[in-house]
Amino acid sequence: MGNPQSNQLTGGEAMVRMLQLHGVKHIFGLCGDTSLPFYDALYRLDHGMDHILTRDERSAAYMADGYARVTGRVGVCEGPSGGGATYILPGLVEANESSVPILGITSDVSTNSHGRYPLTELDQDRLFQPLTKWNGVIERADMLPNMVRAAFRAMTTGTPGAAHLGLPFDVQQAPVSEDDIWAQAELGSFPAWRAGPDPTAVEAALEVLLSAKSPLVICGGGVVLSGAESELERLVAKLNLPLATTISGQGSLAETHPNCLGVVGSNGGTAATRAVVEASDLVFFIGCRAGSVTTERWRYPRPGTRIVHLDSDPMAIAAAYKTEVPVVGDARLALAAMNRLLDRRLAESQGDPIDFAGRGKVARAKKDKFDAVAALAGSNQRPIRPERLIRDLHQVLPDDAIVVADPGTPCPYISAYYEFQQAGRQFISNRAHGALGYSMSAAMGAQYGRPGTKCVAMMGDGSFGFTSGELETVVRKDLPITFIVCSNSIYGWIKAGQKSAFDARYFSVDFSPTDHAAIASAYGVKSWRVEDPEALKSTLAEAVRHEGPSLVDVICQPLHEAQAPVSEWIA
Ligand SMILES: Cc1ncc(C[n+]2csc(CCOP(=O)(O)OP(=O)(O)O)c2C)c(N)n1
Ligand SMILES: [Mg+2]
Repeated sequence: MGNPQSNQLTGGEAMVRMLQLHGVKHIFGLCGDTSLPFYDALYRLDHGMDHILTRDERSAAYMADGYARVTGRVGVCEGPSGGGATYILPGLVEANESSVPILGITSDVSTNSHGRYPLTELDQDRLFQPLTKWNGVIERADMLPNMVRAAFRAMTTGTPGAAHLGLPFDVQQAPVSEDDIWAQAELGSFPAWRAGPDPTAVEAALEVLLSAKSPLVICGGGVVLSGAESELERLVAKLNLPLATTISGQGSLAETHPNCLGVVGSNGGTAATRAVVEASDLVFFIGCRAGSVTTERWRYPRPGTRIVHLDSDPMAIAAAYKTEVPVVGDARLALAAMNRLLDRRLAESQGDPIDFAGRGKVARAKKDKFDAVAALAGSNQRPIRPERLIRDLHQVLPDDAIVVADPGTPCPYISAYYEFQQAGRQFISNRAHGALGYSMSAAMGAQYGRPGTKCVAMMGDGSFGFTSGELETVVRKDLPITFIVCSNSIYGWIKAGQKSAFDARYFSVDFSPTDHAAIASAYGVKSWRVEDPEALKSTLAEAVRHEGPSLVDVICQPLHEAQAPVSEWIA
């Protein structure tokens, strides 16, 4: 409790100061009556934070998510009670299950009105409890600083995750002692307070890895989240290991790195990449849940393959595969420890270098993969082949561009055929739930996080329908993002599932063609519609060069008729 003589802030002001002390620079959100004292504090105080008004709380949360993924800082979003809370929820769930730290603040009805049917009343505490790493409604103003600190601690330590704080109207107006306003500033970034692995586990992991004949590394999102890219590169290069990634693991190694096979699994993997998994006698999973998509429903790697698994979350280890060596800890620390051990071992043995022939295996598999789609990537057929779209986009984007992909056509095609040339976060997709309508907002958050970098969001026309209202925000904020819509007038992924598993009994998956370029133009976005493959590349180049927001509506081959790099439509 604070000193009664000390200065007092209101709860709304205290929240502003606590965010500021954790290094928050951007808040994505949407107003509501229960948020008004908080908004008034944001108006009155000098805090250096930018509030980005969105058109849907879901978008605000996705923006916070994209922002966190590219900055390594906590993303913050806010919305009002009731409907605002239920609308912000999808973004919190996605971030939480993708181990991305975002804080969702929802204002709430006054604590003294509970149970008397105040407008918008909802049990926000219970709503968010199962969906967040840390959750609480701040029932008394004097609890506020501690609860904010706890939320930041939970979000950024261990395996990162999302937090929710409910902020009732009366708490925003009640006094908080200034003495309680302090923060561990390092908890504004992740991973904070890294936890190292058991050294004996690291030693065992290295021994077992070296004992394999044909090991393969498969990286999930944990490598980039931990910033372990350079330690990983050292290990892989020294042993000449082949390395594959999940969709979220893209950026663990540059995809043009000679040891990087690219994405494996049912969404973005191909026969050529699967063959490498099949031929491996040991898989070293790093920061990876080895879920249904990565393993093609736990078939590749085959059950019985030797497994070494490194993850900050022990629950991710041995969830589906019996694991020879589990290593629990931060990926960067664990890989650094493995590298030190390996260096010592190599120095002591002075023998031949250890060589798992990864570069040769990767080169052959990649050649097979790209040879198989060369004709489609150069195809002049209409509707435009998705392979062609990826090739042309790759040719016009700068090497450091950030690409955000929605489910449907974008995610598997980019994952399979777009080769990011640098390690680190350049690709973002919402792989926890794959809800439609993520990429537009996530790209906006990414643009705030890395101003000056070209950001692109690629979405299906289904996704566009979920999110087009946010084009107003893009124009208001003049964000130079390029949006690409893969237009096919269907919920293509589901139609493809009906084709592959239900004898093409197409039911309720078609919708009307929409002129997405006209919609975007009406918002003030510079827009094009492309049907002719020969015009595609120059149009994409013009859109990417355009200084403000731009959109290209690409009339695409429907997914159920395409040769998509997808082995399972029903994951
Ligand atoms: C919110 C939400 N509802 C339903 C789904 C199920 N779903 C997965 S892919 C897909 C179709 C995507 O259609 P579109 O965005 O047009 O892309 P396309 O597959 O046609 O390229 C649907 C409905 C989902 N992922 N998210
Ligand atoms: Mg579609």
